[in-house]
Amino acid sequence: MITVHHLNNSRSQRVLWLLEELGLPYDIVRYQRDPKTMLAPPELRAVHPLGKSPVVVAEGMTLAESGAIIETLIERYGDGRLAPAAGSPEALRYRYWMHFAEGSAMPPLLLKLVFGRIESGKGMPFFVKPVARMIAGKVRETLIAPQLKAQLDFMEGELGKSTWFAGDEFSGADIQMSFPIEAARARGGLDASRPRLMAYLERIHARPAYQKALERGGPYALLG
Ligand SMILES: N[C@@H](CCC(=O)N[C@@H](CS)C(=O)NCC(=O)O)C(=O)O
Repeated sequence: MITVHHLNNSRSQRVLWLLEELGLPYDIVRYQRDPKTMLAPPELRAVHPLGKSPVVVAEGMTLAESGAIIETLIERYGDGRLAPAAGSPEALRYRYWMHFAEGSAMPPLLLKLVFGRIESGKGMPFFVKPVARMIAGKVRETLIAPQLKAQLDFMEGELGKSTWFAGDEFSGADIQMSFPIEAARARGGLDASRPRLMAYLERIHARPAYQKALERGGPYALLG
């Protein structure tokens, strides 16, 4: 049996979706974010030292890091599904997007979230607020916004080459890429001006396995 340690509104939703796509049975152990800090509760550290979601336990192995989890589950249980044939041009793209999602796409989205909070000045002493706002605004303008724009343009262009990120077949790379694209929709400026990415979101949301994973995982909303 596969156990998914699932944090609400988090990357572990991707793993539930993958398991639904593969039609595998699994158990869910649920964790709730602290409503103030949005951090995972300390109990998750009992499963993995970093206490981040997702963590999966399967066949006695404790797996962390979504890309590694997705690749491992597909290799072990995919039976040729959801990954391109080794050595094909699609396999190269599959690997690229599998790494791009967390290695390149997520960092500016996380910075946007953190600096957005600083810019809001919430919970800060009044005399610090103007300086904090000015610095955070500068970082947003000069560092975060240009990166987000460049990445969105790039992804929009890539989806002009094939239906899915690794080629014409849906794959684990699409599951991995779903999180940054959903986060970009929530807070990274993704809107109707990038029709391919918007259509892509609609396509993934319409998949029965995606819907099923939502039913199992519970309400899913990414921070705006
Ligand atoms: N790169 C890691 C990121 C893991 C991560 O940061 N997970 C977030 C949930 S989306 C988390 O656990 N946040 C709560 C916390 O940091 O306490 C992965 O893809 O698994």
